[in-house]
Amino acid sequence: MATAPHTLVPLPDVSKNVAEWVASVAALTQPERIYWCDGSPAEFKRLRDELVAKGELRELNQKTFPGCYLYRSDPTDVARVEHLTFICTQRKEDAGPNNNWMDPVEAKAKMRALYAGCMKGRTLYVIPYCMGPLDSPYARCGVEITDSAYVTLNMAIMTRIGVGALQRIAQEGGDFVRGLHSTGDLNPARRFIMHFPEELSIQSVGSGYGGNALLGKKCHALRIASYQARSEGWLAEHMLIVGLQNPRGERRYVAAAFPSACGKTNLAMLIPPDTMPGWKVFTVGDDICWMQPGADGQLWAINPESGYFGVVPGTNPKTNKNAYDMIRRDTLFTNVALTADNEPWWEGRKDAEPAIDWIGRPYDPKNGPAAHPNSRFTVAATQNPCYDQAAEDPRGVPIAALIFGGRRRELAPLVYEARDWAHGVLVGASVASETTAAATGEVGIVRRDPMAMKPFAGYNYGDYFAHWLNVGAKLKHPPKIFHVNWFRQDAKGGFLWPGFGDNLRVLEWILDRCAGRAQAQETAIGWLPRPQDLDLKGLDISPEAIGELTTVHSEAWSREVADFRKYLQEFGARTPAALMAELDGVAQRLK
Ligand code: OXD
Ligand code: MN
Repeated sequence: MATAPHTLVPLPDVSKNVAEWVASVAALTQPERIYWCDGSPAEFKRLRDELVAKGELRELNQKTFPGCYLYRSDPTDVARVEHLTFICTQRKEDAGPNNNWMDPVEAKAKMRALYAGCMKGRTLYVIPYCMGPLDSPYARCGVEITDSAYVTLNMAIMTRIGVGALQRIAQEGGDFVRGLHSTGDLNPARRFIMHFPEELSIQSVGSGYGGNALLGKKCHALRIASYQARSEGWLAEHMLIVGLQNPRGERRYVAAAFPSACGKTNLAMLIPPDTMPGWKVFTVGDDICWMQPGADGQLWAINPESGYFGVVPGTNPKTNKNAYDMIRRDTLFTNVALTADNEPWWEGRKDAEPAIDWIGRPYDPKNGPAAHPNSRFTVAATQNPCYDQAAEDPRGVPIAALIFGGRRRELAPLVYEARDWAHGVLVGASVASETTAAATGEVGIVRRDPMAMKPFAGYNYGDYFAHWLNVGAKLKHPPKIFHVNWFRQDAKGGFLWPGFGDNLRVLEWILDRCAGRAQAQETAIGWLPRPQDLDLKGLDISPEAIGELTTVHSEAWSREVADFRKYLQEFGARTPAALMAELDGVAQRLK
């Protein structure tokens, strides 16, 4: 039996509330054994080796990829399942039209039937975890119960698991987010991801995939936390946090929201182009950001996670050299292909050839991509060459700018700045983006994705927009708000902007705007740089392309405003009047 260090108290004795909940779950699910995670490196190694021995995890080439392993999921279980994800509030309108809703009584009955005896012959793992630095007042704790050792390994990388979290739960009086997960029989017909935000609990069954099964991540840190944040006056957002240091040594932090698989990890780990010497980039987080108004009137942010669960395809020295280097050791790969040398392979890895595809078949291009388009790496954040120690700071980091963006081949310019916080909320709310392989469903369809939180806001978007407006009103020094679009295309489908490292040019303009140093032109949709306001030194871009990227097309924008108005009307009386007034303002200025 694992014990808590220093106290020598057996783990089940640390928190009575946790122990009682574990006992009640065990009575329902009937596992063969119960294992309490202590979070030690020895435990990680043991669980990993057990999975290798069972053939569920495959050791990769240890000479070239030391400490790296491959997990192949069930081929039907490769992405988040938004259509099977529910917010179960007492009243349907509290979940809002942006969520699937189920009555909590009905949802629990359904789940109870699926959980009954589901862990027979299996181990029940108890994973106490802390989202955020253990000593941070902004961090929150939870316990995930799962019957998957693969999920346990991922949670050990992605969150701070074990004794410390359990002790914090006990010290805080035994309150914690309860997350129950079973892989069930992996049948998509019996797959549900249920959230009970009013009770701070999560129930997930039938999937082992990250966003559905690593309950600390999307389920807790976004859906449950966004609900909790609203009642406590803070923000839980789908944002990266990055520190940008200019050649004068001034470091500023920005947080940026982009929908899944739109380059958050790449932006968080950006490598400055050679033509911008002296710039340095530091990663605090790549996916989730919790922000609180500080006593100094600024917005302060922590990354609740301690690892990255990133999309593998496309990772190479050109797109993200830091990530490419980071995943060459001590990384769990899920659903990538293999080379003949037993190395992981993915589309975009240029220096080798695939031999076996992600399902385990000899590679044949007729079967589609060798690696699944949503194949993932799970890796400790500390392995990132540009990891920022500030990610461990219990106070978080002060945010100078908030950035929203989507994947839009048309319309949205390269960058624009909102007029003020309230207008910025409108800008964030109007994010739309082409869908990606991160969720099951059609890829490449433009959909509304306010604040990149469509799949993750744990309550009615109308109330969520109102909450954003309220938070801003309390800030004496609110961050400036911007919108970017790296994905604009020309008529032939070519990208107008090079992206990746060159995005720092746009970030430089953003930071200079925050410091009152950069010029801009006022337009109907906000402040845009003129081409001469951007640092384009050494960049091979045509005057036409940069002209197009910094132009607002009034007619197309008027259509966009009308479309967005229709969308906001879906939330009826819950849409804040102040947000509608902002939209009216844009419509007026476009005339
Ligand atoms: C993720 C996602 O895995 O957004 O981060 O799907
Ligand atoms: Mn994400």
